[in-house]
Amino acid sequence: MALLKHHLCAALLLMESVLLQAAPESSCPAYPGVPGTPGHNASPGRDGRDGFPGPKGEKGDPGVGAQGPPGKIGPPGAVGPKGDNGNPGLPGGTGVQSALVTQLQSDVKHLTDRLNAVEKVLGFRMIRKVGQKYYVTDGLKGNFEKALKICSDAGAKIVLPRSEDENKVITSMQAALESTYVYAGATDRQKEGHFVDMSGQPLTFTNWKENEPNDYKGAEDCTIIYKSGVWNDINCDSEWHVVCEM
Ligand SMILES: [Ca+2]
Ligand SMILES: [Ca+2]
Repeated sequence: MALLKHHLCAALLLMESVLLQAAPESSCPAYPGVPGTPGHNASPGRDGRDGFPGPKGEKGDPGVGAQGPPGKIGPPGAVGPKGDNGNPGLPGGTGVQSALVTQLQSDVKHLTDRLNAVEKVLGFRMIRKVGQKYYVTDGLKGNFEKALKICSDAGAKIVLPRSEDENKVITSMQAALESTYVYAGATDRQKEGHFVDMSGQPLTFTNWKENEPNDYKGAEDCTIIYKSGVWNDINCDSEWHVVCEM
C-alpha cells in the first residue's frame, strides 16, 4: 500500500513538471507539491572505517637525470699522528759504489805516481824509455856510493839491465855520452862471488865478460857495463858514468 502511494506521488510530480515546461509563460503560481515521504531504508549508511594498510609495493626503477657538478673541496682534516721512524739506511762504503770509489782511488794514485815519475824523468838531460821504465842520466860521474846517492836523490835507483834489450839501451846511452863504463846496481859485498841487486835479490840477467867476475886482487865487489855491453866486476871507488832507472 505504501509502495503504491509512493508511485502515485512520483507520477504526479512528473506530470507537474511536464506542464510547467509546456507553459513557461504561465503566470500561475507554482504548485509547491507535496514533500515526499522519506523512503524506507533508503538513507545512506554511515562511512565505514579505514581499511588496514596494504602490503609494501615493489621498488621503483632508478630515476634518470644528469650528474650534477662536483661539490666544493671540503675543509682540511685534522693533523694526523706522527709516523713511525724509517728503516735504517744502508751502511756507507759497501757494495758497488764502494768498489767503484776504491777503484777510482787506486787509479788516481797510479796516475799521480806516474805523473810524479814523469816529472822527475823530464829533469834529466838524457832519457830512454824501456818498457815501463825510464833510463836517465845527466852525464855525471862518480864512485859507486856517489852513483847510489845521485839516483836516490832523484827518486830513482842505479840502473841494472834485466834483459838483453835493456842492456842494449845502456850501450846506446854510453855511445851518446862517449862513456866507457857505467855502474850497474849489482854487488857481491855481502857474499864474495854471489852478486845480487840492491835489494839483495839474485840477478835474473847477467852479461859477464869472459872470465868475469874475477874479483881481481880480491878488491872487486861492484859491477860496471862496458861500452860494448859486457859486464865486469871492479872496485867500487873508481868514478864512472851514472845512469839511473825509474
Ligand atoms: Ca867481489
Ligand atoms: Ca873484474
